[in-house]
Amino acid sequence: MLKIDVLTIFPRMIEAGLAEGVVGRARTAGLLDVVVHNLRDFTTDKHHVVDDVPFGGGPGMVMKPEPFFAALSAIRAQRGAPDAVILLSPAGERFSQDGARRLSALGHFVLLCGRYEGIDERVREVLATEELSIGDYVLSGGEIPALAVIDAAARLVPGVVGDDSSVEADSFTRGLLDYPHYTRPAEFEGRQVPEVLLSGHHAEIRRWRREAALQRTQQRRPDLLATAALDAHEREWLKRSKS
Ligand code: 4GX
Repeated sequence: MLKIDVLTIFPRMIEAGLAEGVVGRARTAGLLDVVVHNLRDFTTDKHHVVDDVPFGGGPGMVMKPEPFFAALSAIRAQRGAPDAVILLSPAGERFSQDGARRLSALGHFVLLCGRYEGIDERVREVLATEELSIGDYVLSGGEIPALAVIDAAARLVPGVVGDDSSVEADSFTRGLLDYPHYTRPAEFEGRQVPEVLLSGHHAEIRRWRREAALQRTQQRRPDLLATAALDAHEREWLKRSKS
């Protein structure tokens, strides 16, 4: 079972995000062991203060190191030594499907969620084994990135997604964008579902989907084609579509 600990000053944000859907079911099914820790529980002052003014001056507040160190000691004692301690921050390495695969294969990792202008650098230096970013935009804290990382890693744990074939079909498992999906009705607002999908010709449907995924990837994310797992037919189709 994949073991994850999350350190945050907003534990309800994490709990709410983990209660629903595939991840919620994985937790109740015992496939995923997530414990969310409130950083304020590891303070020692009356008002449970987790932040302080920055040395050197400047705007905003910085998260104090002591609660993170105390929490990590408690996690090590209660839950064992983690394989990775991950700080979520815009300065981290970009999180990817490969990153999700790597984390899903670990036994135990810890996610550190910062708020304010950032975290005291000694947390990064001493506690964090790596730093991850979910993209080039500024969020108000590491909680949404932590949820993204947990969700992406959890769905790669065997049994978490009910049907293995739907993980295999996921766009980034193949390295291509997904093909278009349709359901009933066959005509909606004057727009028809492509005839081939109604035909029952499974070989032709497979071919249409493969080509639609290739076309969409070429149009929107040509960078993905460099590393996508393509067969001979797909390479040929791409060569022809360029000319
Ligand atoms: N992908 N943020 C973290 C506070 C902070 C700053 C420095 C630790 C070190 C983000 C992202 C992100 C905003 C979360 C700043 N904590 N994290 N927060 N994009 O924008 O991961």
